Amino acid sequence: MKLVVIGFGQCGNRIADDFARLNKRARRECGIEIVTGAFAVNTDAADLSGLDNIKADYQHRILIGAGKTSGHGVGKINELAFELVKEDIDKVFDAIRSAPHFHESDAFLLIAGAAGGTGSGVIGFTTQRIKERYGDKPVYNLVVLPFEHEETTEERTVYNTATCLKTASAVADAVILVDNQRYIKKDFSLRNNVGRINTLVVEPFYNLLCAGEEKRSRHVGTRVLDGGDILQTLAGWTAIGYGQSALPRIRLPFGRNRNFLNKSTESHRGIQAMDQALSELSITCNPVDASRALYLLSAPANEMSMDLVKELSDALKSQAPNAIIRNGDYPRGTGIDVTVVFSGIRNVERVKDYYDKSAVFMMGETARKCREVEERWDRMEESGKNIPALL
Ligand SMILES: Nc1nc2c(ncn2[C@@H]2O[C@H](COP(=O)(O)OP(=O)(O)OP(=O)(O)O)[C@@H](O)[C@H]2O)c(=O)[nH]1
Ligand SMILES: [Mg+2]
Repeated sequence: MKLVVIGFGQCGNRIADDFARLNKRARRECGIEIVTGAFAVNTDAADLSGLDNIKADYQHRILIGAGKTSGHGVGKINELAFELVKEDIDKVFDAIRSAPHFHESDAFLLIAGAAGGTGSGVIGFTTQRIKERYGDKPVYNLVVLPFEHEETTEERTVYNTATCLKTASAVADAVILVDNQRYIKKDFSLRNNVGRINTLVVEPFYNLLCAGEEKRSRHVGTRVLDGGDILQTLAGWTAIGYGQSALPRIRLPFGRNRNFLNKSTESHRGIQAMDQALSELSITCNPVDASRALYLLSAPANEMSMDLVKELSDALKSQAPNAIIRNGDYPRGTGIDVTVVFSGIRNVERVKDYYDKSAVFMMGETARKCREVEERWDRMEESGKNIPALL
């Protein structure tokens, strides 16, 4: 599957930059393309210059609203970013048109951090406009939720996140949720290392995108998971997970390790990788609420068997009994890797939580605005009290 990837704001830019890196890796390791164009859009010129893999010209690193912000960002005010992108949306379309293999793309992936100003204010509007212009290609959003500590230190965090989620879910074909907080639960040192979080965020997409593009027959699976399976799976709120289980370094030659003991070890490793994928989903959710799911098993060809595929299918079905499940195998790599996607999730607690908290914020904000208006009125009355009225 081939994607056009566009990142908005600093978080979106950096993750899009990591997708551009994945594409270089796919070219190097498999001789294929999985990203037809990678672009970064920002109101902040400094953020754009800090990227490594997205081409460094103005058609790939797109500065919007420069006339109003002089390239210094919008300081978390997502309404301002929304106004700015409306004026500069043609820059994004010009960039998309310039991508040489654009016609080969299967879908768009737009990425933003929900809590900032630029990404949060721009992703929804751009999704809507792209859908109007390129109706035949789905547009997916990947939205990054903030760390918990940001909610207490920055007032706008909750409001921006809620408005971003609401807008994205109204316009995008699917919203893949990535919760920063979940990554530091795994490893607290990640709190100060968003670069490492980004690597973990994009990694599950590598096999998923490569599997259907493989050209070499020995890497083409028995049941190929192609772009069509992914397009059919992605809808609404979505979570993605990835697990790996290493294989021992020294292997007996093929044929000598196919006894039942080795088979059970192989199943055990596969289940272990799936367990990890399920426990490290990008957002906390209950798989019972998912209406669609898929898994991809990637491993050296002689490590995959029908038994293993059946065991993984059974394991996923027991987790997500209400989901239509698609699956595939990808004979590549040096360990047993499992990628899992849950989509069409009917209830995500974290989203509901942001909507609830934001309602409280807005009530506080509205009351504050009313008080301000009253105070201004009082001050004006006070100033005019000695002026005679000609009545
Ligand atoms: N995973 C991840 N999260 C990030 C990264 N950069 C920022 N964030 C998170 O994204 C949110 C802030 O969004 P930014 O992308 O910095 O903001 P912006 O869209 O540039 O908006 P302004 O700077 O306000 O114009 C916060 O919740 C950060 O924790 C990143 O590289 N990776
Ligand atoms: Mg910024």
